[in-house]
Order: sequence, then structure tokens, then C-alpha cells
Amino acid sequence: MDNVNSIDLVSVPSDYGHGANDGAYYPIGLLTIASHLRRTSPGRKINIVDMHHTPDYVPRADVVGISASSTLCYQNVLAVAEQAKSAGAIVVLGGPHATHLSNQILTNQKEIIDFIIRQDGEEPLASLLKAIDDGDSFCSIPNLSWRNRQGEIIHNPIHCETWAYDNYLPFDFSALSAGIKPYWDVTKERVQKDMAAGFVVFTHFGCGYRERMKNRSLRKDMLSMSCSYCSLGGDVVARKAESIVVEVLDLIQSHRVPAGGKVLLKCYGDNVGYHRNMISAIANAIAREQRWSEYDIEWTFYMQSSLLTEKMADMLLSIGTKRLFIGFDSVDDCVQRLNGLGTNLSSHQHAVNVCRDSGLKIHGGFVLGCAGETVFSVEKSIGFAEKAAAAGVLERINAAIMVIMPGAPAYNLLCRKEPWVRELDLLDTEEIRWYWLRHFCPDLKATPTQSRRFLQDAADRLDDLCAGAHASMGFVSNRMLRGSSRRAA
Ligand code: B12
Repeated sequence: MDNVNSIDLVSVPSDYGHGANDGAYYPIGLLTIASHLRRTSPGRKINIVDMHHTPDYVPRADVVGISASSTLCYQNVLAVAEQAKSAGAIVVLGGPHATHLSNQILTNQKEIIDFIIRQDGEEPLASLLKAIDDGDSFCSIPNLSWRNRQGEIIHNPIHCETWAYDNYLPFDFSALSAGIKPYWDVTKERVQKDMAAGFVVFTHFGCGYRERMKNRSLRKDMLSMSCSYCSLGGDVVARKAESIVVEVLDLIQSHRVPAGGKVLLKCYGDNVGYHRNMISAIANAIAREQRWSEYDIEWTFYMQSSLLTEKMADMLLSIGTKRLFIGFDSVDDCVQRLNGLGTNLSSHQHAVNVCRDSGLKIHGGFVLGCAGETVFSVEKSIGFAEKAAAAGVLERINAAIMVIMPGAPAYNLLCRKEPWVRELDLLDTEEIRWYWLRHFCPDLKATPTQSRRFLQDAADRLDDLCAGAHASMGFVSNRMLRGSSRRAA
């Protein structure tokens, strides 16, 4: 095999519905990989292609690595893989969907997928490229799933070192083939017109709530210990406050943001409510850093309603937080308990009141069609959203219809009822949802098809309440359809 000279790392958009932030933030997982590869093997040409901004991408590199970041983009992943394979490339997949379904993918997509890297990708991909160059065995490459000469699928063990984001800083932004400007243009349009710059900065990883629930036992009124739809794994790790502050100031300086400019920081770490000590340490680190006050820096964090106290709100405000993404999901206490959400109506209401009183804006997420959903529970959620929207605290509503994601408790629950689902690598959202509604929402409407129709109308009603940029997660909303027909016209 010839040496690997060029590698494209590709991010593809969702193939069904869309998120409100699609195209607004660069793919961090590909930036950590590209930065590492560029540092450790400078002879190779490494590019990140984000098809949100380069929709006409034609693969030509020796190795094409595609991020199967979610079940909802996997169809697009396969389309790029097919093109890459017919152009003669070695095709490698990574990301959460590929991690959870590595065996199914290597079994079902023999013709187009050569390798899968499970979990973190930086060192394993570097080792894979070296092994290809040197003609070495793949047996000792950590995290790698591959086929041997006999066609058997081998899953090498996951390496035991703890993955650390800080090892890959500073990011080499020149790897983004379209540059950072298209992301900022979308962020300006969707989030804040007068921003000077926007960055993704993880302050922590993993979900403290999921971790806390891991070793508890299920109560009778619960189907799942933690959020039934969530496939997030990994250890809970908070970064050092000083490193976070240094990273932000480096980002600002290296992108030449003018003094006084508004800088939006989006932390995609889950559930900041478990990180009070880290937030207070960030506040102290900011106080020691004169340069921070030269910019107008705003944070957005994810928060579980049950963890938002007045004290937590004050701490978040003290570091410049302006927005919280709160997953309300359902407002019905039975649905919340059954799905292991760890919240209830009163925690939701309390969170709305805290935000209203402290001036924090909410991006509220709702997931319709969780286990146990009824017409009554859906109406309750919509009524709650209407009230919160009228109170002026909901800057954005993310409407979603439950999607069954490999790695999530809902996937395992469904596979117990419908074992054939476990063989699939490509999960048709609507087909799988039909079975989910049949088994887990039996009291919604008379048939799964009627239930699905009802959820579509309900999700459209929620979406219509949203004044800001809107999401259409796991379904195609009326607004999304109207938008695409306007674009086509
Ligand atoms: C940021 C984020 C987004 C951003 C993406 C921004 C961007 N341009 O990347 C936005 C908001 C747009 C988004 C959208 C969606 N997301 Co999202 N998102 C995340 C989130 C919070 C963080 C991802 C991240 O940056 N992690 C940090 C980096 C360092 O890790 P990483 O991305 O996993 O990458 C590492 C490895 O996975 C691997 N790797 C990844 N890609 C590749 C590729 C190759 C070739 C290799 C070798 C390795 C490799 O190496 C990387 C470095 O170690 C995760 C949850 C989480 N904390 O992981 C959910 C998550 C990935 N998203 C999820 C979902 C469901 C979605 C949506 C479908 C939501 C929706 N309905 O619209 C869409 C789908 C969009 C899409 N095209 O896939 C699910 C996926 C579940 C699943 N099993 O499929 C997750 C896990 C959340 C969850 N709680 O369940 N998302």
C-alpha cells in the first residue's frame, strides 16, 4: 500500500430534521484530531471538511475519515463513504454512532467502510496511519475495529489512558478548510447579530447526573436510571479553571478580536449543575486576569432544572453567563420519573423563576414521545412552554420528537422487545419510532401511526412558539418545510 499523504476529516449534516445550532459551531472532535495529526506527522496534508459549509465536497484524499457523530446523520455518512470508496480512498469512521455500532457497521457495510475508531480518535488514528505506511499489523492499535485477512471482525481493546482535551490545545484552526468565518456568520444570524467572535469551549466532560445514577437500582415507576434518550458516556471530568481562562484568551488573541468585542462562548459539556467548584474557580481565575475585562465575554451552558439554585445562578452570572440550555423534555412528573430524567414540574418551574429573576435567558429543550407519554402529558408540556414563552424567559425552544439512539437506555429497552433492531447499523428514524410508540407509549393514541401524527402536530405547535432560531430535532417541522420551499422558490 502507498504512503498516506492526504487525509480529509469530514463532518456531515443531519439527514432528518436539524438542530438550531447546525453550522454554527466547528466540529471540535475533528479539530482535536487534525491538530494532533498536524503536530505529530507534519508531512501529511490534513483537512477538515464541514459539509454544512462545503456541501459539494468530492472526496479525493488517500484516507477519508468521517464523523458518525449521530444516528441522525449516518445516512449522509454512508453517502460520503460510498463516494470516497469509489474514488479509491481508505474509509475510516469515528464518533458516537460508529462507537456504539462498530460491529453492525463492519458487518453490514463491508464494501465501503474499512476501519472504525471507537471513542477518542487522536492517538488511534495517528497509529493507524503509521501502520498503513509501514505495513505493520493493526493488532496493537487501541480503539480500532477492523477486518483481518479472513474477513473476521476484530475489536481491539480501548486504551486505558484518560483522554484529556488540554493535550490537544491550542487547536490548529487552519485545518478548517472553509475557515472559521462561515460558522461566525451562522452564529450571528442565529444567536447574536453584534457578536465579534464565537468559540466552543468545553469546561468539563461527561454528565454528573448520569454518573450519580449509575449504581442505583431501578424503582418500580422507572424504566431507565438516567435520561432514556441520552447516549452520552465517558468519565465526568472538570478542567482546571486557569487552563480554561488561558484557552479563551488565546482564542481571542489568535483570532484578533478587537478590544471591547462581544465574544460568545458555548460550553457543550453536559449539565454544568454538577460543577459548582469549577465555576467558582473560573470566577477567581477571571478576577486575576486583567485581559478578560477588555472583552464582552458571554457564556452559554447546559443545565438540569433540578440543579439550578439561586446561588448557582449568581455564580454563573459572575463569570458572564447569559444563556442556559435547559432540557425540560417533559413537564409531566410520571413521564419524567419513568424516563429517569431526574427533574419534576416543580424543579422546572423553579428554574424558570430563577432565570426570570436573574435575567438569564433559557434555551428550552422539549422531547415529545418519551416512554409513557399521553395526550394529557403532551398538553401539559405545551402549556408550560406557552407560559414560559409569555413570561419572556424562553429565548429559544428546541422541539424534538424522541429518537432512539444506540447507546441510550431507550435503544436497549426497545432491543429487548424487538431484537432484530440490534442487527441494524442504519436505523430508519420513523420505522424504529413506530415500534417505540407501540411498546412504550401505548396510551398515547389508538395506533402508533396516530400517535406519530399527534406528536408531529404537538412538536409543530411547540416550534411555532419559538421566537428565536428553531430546531426540528428528529422530525421535519412545518417551519422547516416552509423554509426549504422559500429557499427553493
Ligand atoms: C457539540 C455537539 C453537537 C453540535 C455539533 C457541532 C459540531 N459541528 O460538531 C450540534 C449542536 C450541531 C449537534 C447536533 C446534533 N447532535 Co450532537 N452533540 C454534541 C456534543 C454535546 C459534543 C460533541 C463534541 O464536540 N464532543 C467533544 C469531542 C472532542 O468529542 P467527539 O465529538 O465525540 O469526537 C471524538 C470521538 O468521538 C472521535 N471521533 C469523532 N469523529 C470522528 C471521526 C473519525 C474519522 C475518527 C477517527 C474519530 C472520530 O474522536 C474525537 C476526538 O477524540 C455531543 C455529546 C458529547 N458530549 O459528546 C452530542 C451528541 C454527539 N449529539 C447527538 C445528537 C443526537 C445530535 C443531533 C442528532 C441532534 C439533533 N436532533 O439535531 C444533531 C446531529 C448533527 C450531526 N450532524 O450529526 C448525540 C449522538 C447520539 C448518537 N448515539 O448518535 C450526542 C452523543 C448527545 C447525546 N447526549 O446523546 N451536536
